[in-house]
Amino acid sequence: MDPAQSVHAKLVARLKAGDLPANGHERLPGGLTGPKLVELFHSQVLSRQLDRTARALQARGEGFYTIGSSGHEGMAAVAEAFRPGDMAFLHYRDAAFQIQRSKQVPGQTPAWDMLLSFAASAEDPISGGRHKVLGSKPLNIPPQTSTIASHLPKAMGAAFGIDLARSLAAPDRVMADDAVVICSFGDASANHSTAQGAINAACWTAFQGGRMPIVFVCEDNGIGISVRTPKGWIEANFSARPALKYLKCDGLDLIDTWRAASQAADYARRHRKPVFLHMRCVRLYGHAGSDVEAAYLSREEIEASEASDPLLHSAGLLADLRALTPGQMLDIYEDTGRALGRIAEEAIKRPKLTSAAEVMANLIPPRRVRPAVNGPSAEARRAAFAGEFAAMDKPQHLAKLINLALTDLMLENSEIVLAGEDIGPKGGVYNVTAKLQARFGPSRVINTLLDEQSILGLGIGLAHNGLAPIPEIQFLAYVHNAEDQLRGEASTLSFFSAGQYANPMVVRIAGLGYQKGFGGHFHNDNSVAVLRDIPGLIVACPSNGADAVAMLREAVRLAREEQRVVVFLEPIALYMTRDLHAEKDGAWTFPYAAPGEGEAVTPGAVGVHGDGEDLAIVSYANGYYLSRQAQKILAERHGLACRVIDLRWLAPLDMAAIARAIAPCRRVLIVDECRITGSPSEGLMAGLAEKAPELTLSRLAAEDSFIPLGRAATVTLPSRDGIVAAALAMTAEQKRRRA
Ligand SMILES: Cc1ncc(C[n+]2csc(CCOP(=O)(O)OP(=O)(O)O)c2C)c(N)n1
Repeated sequence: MDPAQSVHAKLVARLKAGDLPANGHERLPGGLTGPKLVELFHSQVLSRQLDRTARALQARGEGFYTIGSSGHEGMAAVAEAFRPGDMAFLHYRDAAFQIQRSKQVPGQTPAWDMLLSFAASAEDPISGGRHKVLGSKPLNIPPQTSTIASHLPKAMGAAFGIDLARSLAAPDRVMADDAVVICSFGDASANHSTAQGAINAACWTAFQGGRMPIVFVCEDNGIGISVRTPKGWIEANFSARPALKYLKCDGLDLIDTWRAASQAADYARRHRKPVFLHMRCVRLYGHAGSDVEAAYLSREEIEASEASDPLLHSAGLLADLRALTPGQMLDIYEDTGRALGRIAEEAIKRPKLTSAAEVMANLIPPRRVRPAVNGPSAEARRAAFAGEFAAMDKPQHLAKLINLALTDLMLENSEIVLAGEDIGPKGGVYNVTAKLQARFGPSRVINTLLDEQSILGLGIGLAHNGLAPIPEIQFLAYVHNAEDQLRGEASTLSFFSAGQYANPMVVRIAGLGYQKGFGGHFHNDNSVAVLRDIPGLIVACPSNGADAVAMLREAVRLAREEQRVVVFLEPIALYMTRDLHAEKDGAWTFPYAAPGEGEAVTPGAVGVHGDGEDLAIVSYANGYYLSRQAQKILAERHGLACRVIDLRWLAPLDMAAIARAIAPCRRVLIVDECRITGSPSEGLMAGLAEKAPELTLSRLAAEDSFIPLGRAATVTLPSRDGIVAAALAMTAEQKRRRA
């Protein structure tokens, strides 16, 4: 028999027979009433019948992929223990939580909302028909992707952001000062390194006195798809972690679950410390969709789960308390099912997404109105820059200029928070954040633990509570073990929430090749492929300090006003570079433009050096620097007039602006320091071939190799002389004609 049908038949039969499980409760605990238990039962029943309706819709081709909540209905009691202002990052099986929370906020229609979501209707109030996700803006439930455990780092960050936003008086904070965060997940998910990392980060913070008001709820149904969780594993794993309070409850028992969840919420709220709430439950109907449990579970095991149906246990409790009779509960169950059937017929008629434009409408979050930022006062600047103030108009290198710009940005935006490994007293590996912690304190310049997923999750979570995070990844190679936080999480939030949620931030990453006397792949990673293809993500990559100051300000503006996620990629090899053509020429140092001074460098504003028409060299970062050297040699020794174009923004590539900068040249040499496969030059070649087919294109890109150590560190990369040679090869015929 279909498992949903089997569970349904057993529930109905036992309600009819009044054959309900016994429960050990003789009286209600203070704070819980009979009517409240009846309300919780209604939420559980609605959750269950929504699962059944979803399956019925799927069978007719009117419903789409969804994972059920059956067996996890105890989460209704968890919801009841929290306040609707406590932001909830939920497991995909938590319909009962959302339904119960909807009763705490006036005007909610959870059944209608979820049916629209099952039917992938454009009117689905959370994702606009883009995915079946739980979530609701009025209920403070941001939607979650289905990537296991990927929501834990941001939940941890959001929890950390509550007290921090209060202490910084962040004007856009959305959570009350005494709010807590709730974050739920399955028992198999608890093993994921992302989950372990986030829980570890929460403990690490709380262990040293940091405020981390979060309740992790592990919904332990004993299995993850087909892989069993060893008996006792979750308790053994989490009951003795440092600074983590462990509580457990029986998710089949509404009273026990409510009591433990209330204790968890109260502890996190009062002590501002993390709690692990371990809720036992069962999984009914198998994992999802077409999963056939019989392939990996015995008949006895399946029957044991079905006999542990939480609805049966709630019914037993309500019958014993004489709150409802079995007959009344059967009526509630069947009436709810019938009502949902009727509403579903309406929901499936609601409009669907029909065009790419509709689907993509919220890839980019909406702009928000923010109070204008006033530049910091002269006194504030003098105090912050102290001894450096007098010398600020002297030309400086890239690392220093970024440091000055960060200081001014932090002076004018009190909600900016920096977070990263070693960025505190050490000032980062390359001194870019030197003195910032002394200037702004450890709560705004956070020396994080060594975990990139937690750093990015912290950023996303802080942004959820109105802060303006600037997390730092120490080296580009290390973004990869955390990239899902950018790809799967930060960049998808607006899409999956129809623009209702956003997590604006500027992620600073030091990277690219050419480090002298250093070499080695991990410190010279030269690929941005993984960032280029993320819809909606902006990638900035300045080649020099003057641009970096303007672009960093623009990146922060894009985050603040347009809610964008921006990666700010800093070329390490140019951090301390001072000279361009000759020793001590100082041509790669620039005076610092104070706030309000200097030109803005917005996305699409490419830099153009020179007005030569023989050849346009298009590049960025180190490649631009080398191209500028080549430009001089080409002019002086070969009589070739080139213009050198600095892309500045690597994603999205503004092909129209680039084509305008190239005109009137007929020949284009693209110099790309990234590995040829997946490099920005791939996009440029294709884009220019489409936009300007009359151009002759050539490119010089890095080999598809990792960077070696020592003297060979640059042999796979474009060089100044290589650029000169490529330019001469391209223009040879022209030169011959001229001669
Ligand atoms: C990173 C990742 N790997 C694999 C999957 C596929 N997957 C979806 S659910 C699931 C099992 C999760 O089990 P558990 O955490 O116990 O939750 P349950 O479904 O039992 O409630 C797996 C492996 C995924 N969604 N994400």
